[in-house]
Amino acid sequence: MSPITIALSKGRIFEETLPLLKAAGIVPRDDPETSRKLIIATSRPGVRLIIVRASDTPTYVQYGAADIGIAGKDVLLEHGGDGLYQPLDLGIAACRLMVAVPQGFDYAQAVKQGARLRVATKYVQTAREHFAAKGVHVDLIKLYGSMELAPLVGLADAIVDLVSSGNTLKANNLRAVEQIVPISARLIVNVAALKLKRAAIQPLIDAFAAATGKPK
Ligand code: PRT
Ligand code: MG
Repeated sequence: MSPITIALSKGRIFEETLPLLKAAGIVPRDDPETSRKLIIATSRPGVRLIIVRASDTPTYVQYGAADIGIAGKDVLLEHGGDGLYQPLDLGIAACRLMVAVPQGFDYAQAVKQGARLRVATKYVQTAREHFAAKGVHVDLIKLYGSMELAPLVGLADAIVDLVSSGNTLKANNLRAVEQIVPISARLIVNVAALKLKRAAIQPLIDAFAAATGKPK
């Protein structure tokens, strides 16, 4: 059978994917948190993992450098999904993409008055579509991390970021005022690879589906 490459990011995606891989009979030979290897062999012959930045996963799969990947819906919305088949919501790494503002900021009033809001986010495409659909005028400021800091130092009025427990917002005196979309990680497959290597890929999709309790 042709070899299969699976793209994963370290951290929560890797950790929450491990049980699903195991259910598919795949056990990584190294731990990406401790090993510096970016290509990791597995217990299953012909299946290897590559370790990529979370936001790069769709790119590796889109160009066929990986056959399969696991990426957050947040990352997929920003990427656009070109060349990707998205057969499964894995239900892992769940959170919500939200608009948040400082405790004292009256978001509803600002929106009502038609104020122009400065919004800092890593999710510029998704944020642009969200505010455009609501008819809210925004200037978007692209950041690569620590979005929660932006309103505290006058860089922005609001942020668009992922929230899970809400502890990060709370610790920084921010509050969520609007949900944009619920987020979870998706299985993504290169469209051409699915056709050419279906015999190897379909059983993996089925095993992941069974492990997440999804019917075929
Ligand atoms: O870290 P790096 O810059 O390399 O990339 P990344 O931050 O995109 O990767 P990673 O591994 O942190 O996240 C991978 C994926 O996990 C994301 O694309 C999401 O789909 C998903 N996910 C689930 C989350 C969270 N929950 C989450 N809470 N990603 C990030 N967070 C952050 C959030 O940005 C905020 O800063 O955690 C903070 C909020 O958490 P709470 O619990 O305090 O609300
Ligand atoms: Mg991170």
